[in-house]
Amino acid sequence: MTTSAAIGPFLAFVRRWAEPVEAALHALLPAVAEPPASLHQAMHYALFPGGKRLRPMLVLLGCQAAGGDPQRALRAAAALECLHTYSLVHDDLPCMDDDDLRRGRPTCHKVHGEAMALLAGDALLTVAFEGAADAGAAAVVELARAAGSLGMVGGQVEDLAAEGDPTHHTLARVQWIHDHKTGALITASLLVGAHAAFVGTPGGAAPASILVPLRRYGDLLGRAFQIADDCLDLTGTAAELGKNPLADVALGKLTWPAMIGLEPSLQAARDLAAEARAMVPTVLAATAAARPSAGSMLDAAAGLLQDVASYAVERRS
Ligand code: GRG
Repeated sequence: MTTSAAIGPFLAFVRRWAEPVEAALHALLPAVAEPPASLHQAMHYALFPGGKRLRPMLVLLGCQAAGGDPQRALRAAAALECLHTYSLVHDDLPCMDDDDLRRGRPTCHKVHGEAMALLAGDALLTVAFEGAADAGAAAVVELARAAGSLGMVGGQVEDLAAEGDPTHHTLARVQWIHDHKTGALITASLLVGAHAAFVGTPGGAAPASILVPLRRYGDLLGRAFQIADDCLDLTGTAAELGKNPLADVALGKLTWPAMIGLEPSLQAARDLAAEARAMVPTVLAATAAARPSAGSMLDAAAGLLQDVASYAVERRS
């Protein structure tokens, strides 16, 4: 991850958990040599070496913010990364955004063919639910809703529709697309982590008192993250992004900078990040009330939730 000195605690968290996340991904996925090897090769190609691993880190952070040991959420963290990676593989297909560069390498379909990339995406999506089950039934339901027609896939549908419909470009429409195609999975990462923190407790799932403020925080984070993504498409290089810049412009995508310009968009992202940061005490007060024993772990979680909101906007990749 590209970071700045101002986001030290989150960088330290990423460093602490990077290897366990990679190990959890390898444990969740069938081995490359397992038949059908061509499919497993394509799945591994899409997943390793990977990108920023933001969503699995958010799962671990959601677990800590709900008073749990992040170790408990590692399999669910791997699940979120599998599901996210499926969306990237499918998003890059010729019938979607038709991209040839992802995570600094040729896209999955360029190397493994369209049919295999489609199937690798399907299998990554499916195995994600096996991993999410580790965080309990509520986590599985949360992930299914975030990923499906009322979440990410629905957002992708509207994103494609807006591409061919430049007469109906409004800020409300772009925000709806962002909330669904990107924000839903970012929020779900935090909530799945929160549910993991409650596995083995009498209720077996995080209470609404924690989920409601954490969802609000996640929604703001997701919005900030996607506006920053739109801006990076204009300002980043292929080396920084690991994908082709100016792809949104080439496709005529409905984005914040296309609507209101680059600087106002960056300011909107910063404002959303500030709003997310302002939610942090409410999230942690809810956890402290539900789990009085969580104690000092929550102080660290506060710093991390603050940092990741800044990171979402200040990142260069
Ligand atoms: C169901 C056929 C079919 C296709 C689905 C759902 C979908 C295609 C695409 C999802 C939409 C999508 C790709 C949104 C973009 C979200 C986003 C900002 C991705 C980039 O995330 P990063 O920057 O990437 O975290 P890395 O590579 O770092 O993990």
